[in-house]
Amino acid sequence: MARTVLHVDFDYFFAQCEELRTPEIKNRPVVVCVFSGRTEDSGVVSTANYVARKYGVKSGIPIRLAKSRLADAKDALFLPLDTEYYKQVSEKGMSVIRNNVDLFEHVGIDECFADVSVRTGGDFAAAESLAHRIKDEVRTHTQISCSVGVAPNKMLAKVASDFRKPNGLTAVRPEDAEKFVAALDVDKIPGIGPKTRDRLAKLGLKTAGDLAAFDLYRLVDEFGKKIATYMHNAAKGVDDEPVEGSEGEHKQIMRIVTLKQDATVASEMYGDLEEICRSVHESTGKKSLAFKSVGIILILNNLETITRSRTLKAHAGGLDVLHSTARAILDEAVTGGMKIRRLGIRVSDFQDSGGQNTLFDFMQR
Ligand code: DGT
Ligand code: CA
Ligand code: CA
Repeated sequence: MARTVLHVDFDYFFAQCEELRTPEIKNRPVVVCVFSGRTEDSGVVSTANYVARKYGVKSGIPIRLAKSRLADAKDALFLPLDTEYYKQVSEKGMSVIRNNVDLFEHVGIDECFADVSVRTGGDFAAAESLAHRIKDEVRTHTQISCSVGVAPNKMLAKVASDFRKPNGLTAVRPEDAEKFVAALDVDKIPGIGPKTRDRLAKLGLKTAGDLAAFDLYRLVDEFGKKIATYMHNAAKGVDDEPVEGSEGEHKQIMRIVTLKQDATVASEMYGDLEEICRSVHESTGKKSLAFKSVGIILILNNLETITRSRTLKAHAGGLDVLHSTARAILDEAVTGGMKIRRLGIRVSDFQDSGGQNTLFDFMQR
């Protein structure tokens, strides 16, 4: 089944963190510096806010150069790194994201990948609306803006998150993937830096489209099999790298179904709920797994996704417990005005955490 992957990247991150704790500086050029300490000005720019970027200040340039570019802007600020503080802001934001996705892969202090295929049931529009909600929630909890890419794989999601910045959201639907990449310059493909770009230029390849149309065997001769294959696939919008969730995240069992007709009250879903519980229980029972966390997923007809979960006092394995807990969560979650299109149940936090099975399976109908 098709995957849906998000890439979230916090905007001008270190500089935005500085603006967060000193909001008065927002309209001034803010340059976060890695001072080497040799002389007052030696070192490089870590990042800068968008006000400073207008003057040509960007990551990696010498502080001295940044100062000369900002010579006319009298109110420019040059601040030292405060990594501990940025980490705290990052962790807050990341935990908001983690709570809204199926699999979460932390990449760096300001970015992550997430797989949302299961909770959006392969519905791309639902993934887009989930991405909007994640942006909003990150903003509410941290005041930080981010840019998000939604796509059928990690490579495209990363390119997409970078496509419109800051505060962007770019969705690349599976059917548009090939066309979307084809138009990009080759160095927009993650992993293709200036050196590779120049080597590709010598072969007459400027855009990903050029690269995709180029003979793979000649590319292999030039770059070796591994890199050539990656580049050729990426240029066509193809990438099979899975989102590497943490151990615990894989250990969940989830079922999600589309209701025969939209439900507006919990009781209309009791029949389906029972059926899904049975199916989930069949999987846990087969593997003799006791679970401690039970959750429900509701996808509304406006594609909003609502998830609620409950932690049991002790591990349980019985269908009764599963069913009564799920029903209680459902009763609480459904409020007036909702039109529910899909219903899902998830159990996790297993006692028998040994074994190497990936228990991440699901059913659709
Ligand atoms: P963005 O995402 O384009 O709005 O801006 P940033 O600043 O978030 O850029 P990004 O995502 O490439 O990097 C995240 C953080 O990593 C950034 O806030 C500071 C740090 N960083 C990035 N590039 C460099 C660099 O060349 N040198 C140093 N020292 N730090 C860097
Ligand atoms: Ca960033
Ligand atoms: Ca980044």
